[in-house]
Amino acid sequence: MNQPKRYTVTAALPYVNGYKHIGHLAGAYLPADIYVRMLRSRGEDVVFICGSDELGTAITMQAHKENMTPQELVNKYHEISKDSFEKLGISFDIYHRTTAPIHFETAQEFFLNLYNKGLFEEKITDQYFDASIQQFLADRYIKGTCPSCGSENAYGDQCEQCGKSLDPTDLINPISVTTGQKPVLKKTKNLYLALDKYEPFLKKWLLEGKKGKWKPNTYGQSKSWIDAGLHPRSMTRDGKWGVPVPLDEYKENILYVWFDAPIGYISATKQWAIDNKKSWEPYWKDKDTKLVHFVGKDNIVFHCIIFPIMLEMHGEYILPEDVPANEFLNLEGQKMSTSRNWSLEMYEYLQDFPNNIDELRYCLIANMPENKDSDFSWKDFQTKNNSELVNNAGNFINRVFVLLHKYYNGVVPQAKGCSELELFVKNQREKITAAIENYKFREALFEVMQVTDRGNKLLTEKEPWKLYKTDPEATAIVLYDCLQLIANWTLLIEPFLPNTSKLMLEKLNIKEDLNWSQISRQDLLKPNDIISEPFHLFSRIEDAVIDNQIAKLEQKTKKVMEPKANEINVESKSNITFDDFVKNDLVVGTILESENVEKSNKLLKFKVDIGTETRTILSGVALHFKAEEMIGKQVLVLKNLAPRKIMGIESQGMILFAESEGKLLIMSPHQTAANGSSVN
Ligand code: B3M
Ligand code: ZN
Repeated sequence: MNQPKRYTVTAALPYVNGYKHIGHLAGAYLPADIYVRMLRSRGEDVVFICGSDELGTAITMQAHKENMTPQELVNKYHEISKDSFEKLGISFDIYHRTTAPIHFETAQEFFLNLYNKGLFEEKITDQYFDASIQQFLADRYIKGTCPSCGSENAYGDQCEQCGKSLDPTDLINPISVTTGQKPVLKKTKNLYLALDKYEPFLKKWLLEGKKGKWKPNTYGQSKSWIDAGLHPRSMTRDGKWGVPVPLDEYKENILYVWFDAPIGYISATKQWAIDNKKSWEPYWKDKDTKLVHFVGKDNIVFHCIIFPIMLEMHGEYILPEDVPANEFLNLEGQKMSTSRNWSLEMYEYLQDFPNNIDELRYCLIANMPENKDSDFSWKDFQTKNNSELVNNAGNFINRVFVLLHKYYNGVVPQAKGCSELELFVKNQREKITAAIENYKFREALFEVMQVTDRGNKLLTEKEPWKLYKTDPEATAIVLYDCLQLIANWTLLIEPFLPNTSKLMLEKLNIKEDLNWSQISRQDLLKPNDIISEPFHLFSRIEDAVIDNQIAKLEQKTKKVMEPKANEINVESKSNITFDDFVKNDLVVGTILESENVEKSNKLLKFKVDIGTETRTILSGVALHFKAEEMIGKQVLVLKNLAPRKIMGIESQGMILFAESEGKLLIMSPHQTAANGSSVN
């Protein structure tokens, strides 16, 4: 495409089914923000779109867990996400919601456009239905035994133990996650889009058109989907929490969340246009608009294959010019996982470091998972802060301010700009622009820091503190040059560290509205301009702060109650009758043997004397207790829990534990009891 007239930049709409962590930030939001900020500084016409993805199963499942309605859940997390993004300086033009009426209208209209063209195929399939709640069950709402590895906690779409992707009907002994009931198969009809018919389109537009242009991970993943062959995909679902299908015959159905979510970008743009008295259409329909989707690697297929097919089917829309997908960010060498509590949520960072936004941005950009998974560690965060921000940039700026106040009372001295430095900065600006345009944000940041690096070298070389005694005029030139480097750095760093840039503009007393094209000028500050008192732009982060964070993370992950060996995932507990209670055969037992289960870091295998016999019982408590410390302990045992096989070993009952502030406690009788004593 030639120089675009305008840009529509989107960042994946996060599901608001929980807190978002710094991996999400580094994956999509931060790179998009840098890109957009640079475009704005260049004076481009750009709209930056995001919002909460509030529909679908991800939401209803979590609402169920948190004992809330889906609406209550999305209200809670929408506000938290929005607030975190704002505080982290992610400069969306709008942060919208897919529960907004304008989104429902837009998605339905889009759907009807395709429907009226006859692009949907009706298919009748067998689907699991929970008769007790009169609902069809989405894949994630069904659990059962994995036909592949035997894990008893496989979901209808995937077994998390062995990773195999499944159909709900593959599960052995399926149960409904919410009610624990056995579901029945029932016929249901849904509307499918024939993605396979669009293979020729994808081959031309994507495989030929984007070759060598898109990042290898984005292109490669898209190519392997296309090579494997596409299949018709259901775009409606049986359910309630979604955009209703606008057809009488499908009154009970909703749109598939991945059908409506990308349309969320369009509805958000419409809302933004209304709020700003603009027209939304050029941002989506004019071929001179460059549409760029920033996403994480798990969203590639939806943005590179499914959404473009939808746009192509509709016919009035432009297609994405690029989908710069990032890989994942690990935390302290391990994959981030909300369920294991191994994550650093954005709001947590903001609580502990409300005044260190740019320090986090810096570290995440320097480690951005652009081409492969990368890592955030607290030690590295400290090193980057102390040696790059404090020692390189902060120190340089402080030294120049100190010298200027010492020799010139903080007034910019008379001098002419140096053409060599002008060329150097111009060259840096061009390298940085190209790197950002090619989504190489790590490289871009590195090049920005070369500017203050150059300043440090200049000081070391010229030693103005010595020079002043013999040659005040030469000293004036050195300080003048250093100040121009600082002013240029202030503009160059803005897309990356916006708060720092803003503070520097204040300290330099720059009032002029400067933009990207002015970078390189050696008269951004003029003789006689007055500069603020010396200050420290960044502060060192001490070991204790870092140690504290590492300890906190470890504490947090311990808090997660490891799934018990024989736990059923029914979370909300309603009243039971006395008759229900006495069905539990609870007895006292003594642990005779205890060992770790091979290939599991969670399971311990016990032999428990329960009076009448010795039982083998597995418990998911290995992260809380050492095997040997359990031997000899008296415990409470649920004796009549149906035996279950876990990792090939039959577990014959359940040992009870109390969870107190993340710690597991053994439930023992107050005094030693005879094994087999009943508990009621
Ligand atoms: N909500 C997936 C996610 O949060 C999904 C992105 C939608 S973008 C249209 O990872
Ligand atoms: Zn499996």
